[in-house]
Amino acid sequence: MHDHRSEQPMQPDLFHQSSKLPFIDHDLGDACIREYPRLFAPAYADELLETLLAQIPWRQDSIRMAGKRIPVPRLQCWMGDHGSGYGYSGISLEPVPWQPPITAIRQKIQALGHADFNSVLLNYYRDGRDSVGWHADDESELGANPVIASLSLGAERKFQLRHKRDKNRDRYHMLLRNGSVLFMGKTLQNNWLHQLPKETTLHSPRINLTFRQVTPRHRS
Ligand SMILES: O=C(O)CCC(=O)C(=O)O
Ligand SMILES: [Mn+2]
Repeated sequence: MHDHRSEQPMQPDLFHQSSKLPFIDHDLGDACIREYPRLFAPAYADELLETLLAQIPWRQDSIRMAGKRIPVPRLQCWMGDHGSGYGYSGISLEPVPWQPPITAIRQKIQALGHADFNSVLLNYYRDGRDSVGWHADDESELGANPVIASLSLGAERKFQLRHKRDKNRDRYHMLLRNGSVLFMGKTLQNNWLHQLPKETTLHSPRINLTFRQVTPRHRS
């Protein structure tokens, strides 16, 4: 695997007013991920993890496959503005209202990324048996070129990317550190898939927050 990291901004239009916080740009050629490895100090991130474990109304969602309901291998919660519901197999889920710690985080992340986010998907990986499989966040509600911001709290997990069409492209591997934030750039969801693989020897929890700008689908 090649190391495509660089310290230079790859998408100056997106991240034009660089803050003084240290960041790493992961250049995938046709997409870019900007990582702030320590946006939140470990002690604050640990505290936030505990607060969210206790306060968030975690739910076990399931997907429909071949007529069966299969539980997803993690707990989830949708939070956001009223009306920013997300379509899920034809169902639009109304998000739970913003909660104070998340509102403050959202403001910080919006200011850093010069982007607006009207909702957040929270994922709770109870231990290394929980995961998310290969996918791209390319649903129509997110628009053509969504920027998605992703905050990691708790256990460090592997994050893997593979190109959607070019099978010869190397996979790209990253570590999602406690208190880190990724900005997944505009073209990432169109060109790459990502996953968080199972790590069965890991016994500690992780929470991930992905901030998104959702435009509800209009139905007749
Ligand atoms: O937990 C993560 O870091 C990734 C979650 C994710 O990709 C998603 O919820 O769409
Ligand atoms: Mn995703």
